[in-house]
Amino acid sequence: MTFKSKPVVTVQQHILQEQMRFPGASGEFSWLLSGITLATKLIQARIRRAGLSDILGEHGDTNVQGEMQQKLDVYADEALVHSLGTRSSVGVLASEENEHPVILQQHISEDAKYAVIFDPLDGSSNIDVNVSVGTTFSIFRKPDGVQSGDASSWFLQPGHKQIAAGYVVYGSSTILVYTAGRGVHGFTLDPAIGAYVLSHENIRMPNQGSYYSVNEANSESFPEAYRTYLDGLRKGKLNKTYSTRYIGSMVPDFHRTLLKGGIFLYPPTKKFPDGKLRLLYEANPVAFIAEQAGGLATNGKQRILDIYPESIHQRTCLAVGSKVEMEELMRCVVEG
Ligand code: AFP
Repeated sequence: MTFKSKPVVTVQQHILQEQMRFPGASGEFSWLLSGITLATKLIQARIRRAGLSDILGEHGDTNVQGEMQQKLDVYADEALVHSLGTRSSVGVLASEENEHPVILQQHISEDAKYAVIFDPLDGSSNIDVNVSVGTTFSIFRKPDGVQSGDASSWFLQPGHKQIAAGYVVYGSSTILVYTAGRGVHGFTLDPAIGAYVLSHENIRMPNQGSYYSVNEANSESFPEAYRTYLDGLRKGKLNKTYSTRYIGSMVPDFHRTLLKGGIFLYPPTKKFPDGKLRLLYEANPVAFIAEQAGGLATNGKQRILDIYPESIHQRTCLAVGSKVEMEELMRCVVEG
């Protein structure tokens, strides 16, 4: 590594540089994000040793979605709550693993400006077989006029109000991707120095890709418009030959879509008529990132970022990806 040829920029430096563009910024936001980077380093260290320690398998409890919690889900949740719990700017935390938001009682003060919601370990059913998983996060500012104790209302805001969002992919390397509304940047964890280093600056999603990503085992119960759409992709309607790629972990499936283009979708199915994925901590973060990178995201009826949530764990249908594939999907859905 030479400092002369390519400067090493860590995620912390990058956030501070971005912040300096805003006179009067207090540094609280970068301190908050450093809580997320710390937690995800703890989580990735556990994941990397998963087969060696007694951390694989089920924890024995079910989470709020009725899904069996894996031991690593519980560890990841605790790591995030622990790392963010000491940031005085964070008023409320919410997670896939807990039914109700965690109010950081000691921080219910004027300092507590931010609400952070996350899925600590998305795709965790893939952990036991050594397949990539991820963490997602979304950050809102406390809405005006909200009583500090009314924790849910901190999160019941449309996605276009997110002030930052991102994810970490625990794959062949560990990569953090985030946006604060001024482009999308990716940082790879350098294990030698224990820091996330800028590796993908100002990511742009290709206008069109050559992969589509969907659980095709469910296709019999997709609405007609989605079946017509997928059939069109297979038959070359968009003048491309498509391949399928589907991991069953949204974060790496989306990450590939972000870098290579194409579309990731989880349409309504018989089992999940309103879609399976969670609006606040799955769809919103990836929709914010996709739009910042030049892509689009919809629930089939409206832009994901315009949905006003009614509950924290609300599910949604999600289609996210490159402009060309998304515009064709919307055309199929409108024509029904
Ligand atoms: P788990 O966290 O329970 O593994 O669920 C993962 C997930 O929410 C999302 O990451 C995947 O894209 C989606 O579910 C996969 O769902 P299917 O197994 O129904 O395709």
